[in-house]
Amino acid sequence: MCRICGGVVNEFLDLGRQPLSDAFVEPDETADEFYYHLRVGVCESCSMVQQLAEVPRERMFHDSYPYVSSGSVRMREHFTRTAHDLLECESTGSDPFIVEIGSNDGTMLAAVRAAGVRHLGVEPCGGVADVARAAGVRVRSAFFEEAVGAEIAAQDGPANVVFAANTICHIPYLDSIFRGIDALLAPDGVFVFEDPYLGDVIEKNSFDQIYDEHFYVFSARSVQAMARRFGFELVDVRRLPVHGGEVRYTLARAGARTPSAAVAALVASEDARGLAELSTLHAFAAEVDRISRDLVGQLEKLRDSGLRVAGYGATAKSATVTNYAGIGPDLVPCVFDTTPAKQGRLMPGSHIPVRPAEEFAEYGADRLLLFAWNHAEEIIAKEKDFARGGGRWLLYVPEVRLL
Ligand code: DWN
Ligand code: SAH
Ligand code: ZN
Repeated sequence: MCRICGGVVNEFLDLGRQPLSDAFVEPDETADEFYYHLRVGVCESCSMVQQLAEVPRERMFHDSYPYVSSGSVRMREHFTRTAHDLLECESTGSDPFIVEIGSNDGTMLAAVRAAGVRHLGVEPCGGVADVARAAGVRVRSAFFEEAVGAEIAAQDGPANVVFAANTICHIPYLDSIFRGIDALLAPDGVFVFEDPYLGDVIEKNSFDQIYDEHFYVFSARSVQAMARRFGFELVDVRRLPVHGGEVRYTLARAGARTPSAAVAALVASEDARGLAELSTLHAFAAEVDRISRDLVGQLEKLRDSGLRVAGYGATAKSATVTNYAGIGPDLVPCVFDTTPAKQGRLMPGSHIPVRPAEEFAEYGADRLLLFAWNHAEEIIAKEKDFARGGGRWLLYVPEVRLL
């Protein structure tokens, strides 16, 4: 049953037994790993793409959650720009108030704070919330939901903007989120969120955008239907190049704003390409299989030819690829990553060891599997000595290929 509208959900993709994507394990703790069956379907009524089973939120989001938004220079720039956009275009009145759901280490809100604007982050993971607090960002440690929205409104007054990046698609219980936003948002306020776009996932075969934390994959059509159901309206959309292709959705209370032409145009383009049709999604599932087999074939070839292989970027996304395709340390002996909380641990399920990025040069890789393909430009530029020395990058989005 659809988590948004109660309609019939048709399964189109079975990604098998999967661990928690951000549960990097100590080498002696692999026996305790949590697994679940990752299956994906589409709703016949509202076209929302969603998982068929839910992982309890506390298992994924806790005080040792390892992901920090500030790990990419390009993402830091993106969020500083985002803050300025929100401050310029959306914050009204003499004393505007901006709330961010899933504020993580405060990368976006730090720019709001620097502008001297009232703000609050809502973030359940204590470790990253403390990083934000140390930078002077105001954070409430909580999962945003109906009661939290009402409490913030009572304490701080109505919000002019509620923003969320890469968070709304993580939350199965969106009915409660919308009731919380309804309690919190000023009459002319906006709810702005950005998440991976189904159009890009299908076009680029980026099936690794689907893992425990990414419960939904949004499209303009499905977000429009969802907004209406909860008393809101989709009034603007903007495609973003970050994280492999996202859309920023702007929602207002129903009737408060006239939707821009971009909304109708994006919905029409989705309908024209049959984005949410089962035949399209089944074809995508076949591509997932083909690419996974291709990737394993390529890695086996590299191993058999005696080349030194490693992974780059211990992403949450890569859990889907390694566990679905069956890629372990025999094919990718280690992965390099800049995140201290991941280093010295093993990647979930695949048990590929994570090593500090500083050890990368001395390892002397011949081929690097770029798990963090969404940061390709930034990473390839930073590691230009690798290619200069004859090394080659191996990508699997949108196809398996050596650069
Ligand atoms: O939606 C989500 C996004 C925003 O972040 C969360 N559910 C979890 C997480 O997903 P991810 O881990 O797939 O995100 P990234 O941004 O693709 O992860 C990049 C990884 O690569 C991080 O572990 C940091 C690392 N990295 C690195 O080692 N060197 C990244 C860059 C840019 C680098 O230069
Ligand atoms: N916004 C950041 C972080 C994305 S990771 C960025 O784009 O880089 C997803 C974040 O959502 C995590 O920090 C997680 O703790 C948070 N999150 C998950 N469920 C939440 C909820 N119900 N309320 C607030 N934050 C939530
Ligand atoms: Zn539905």
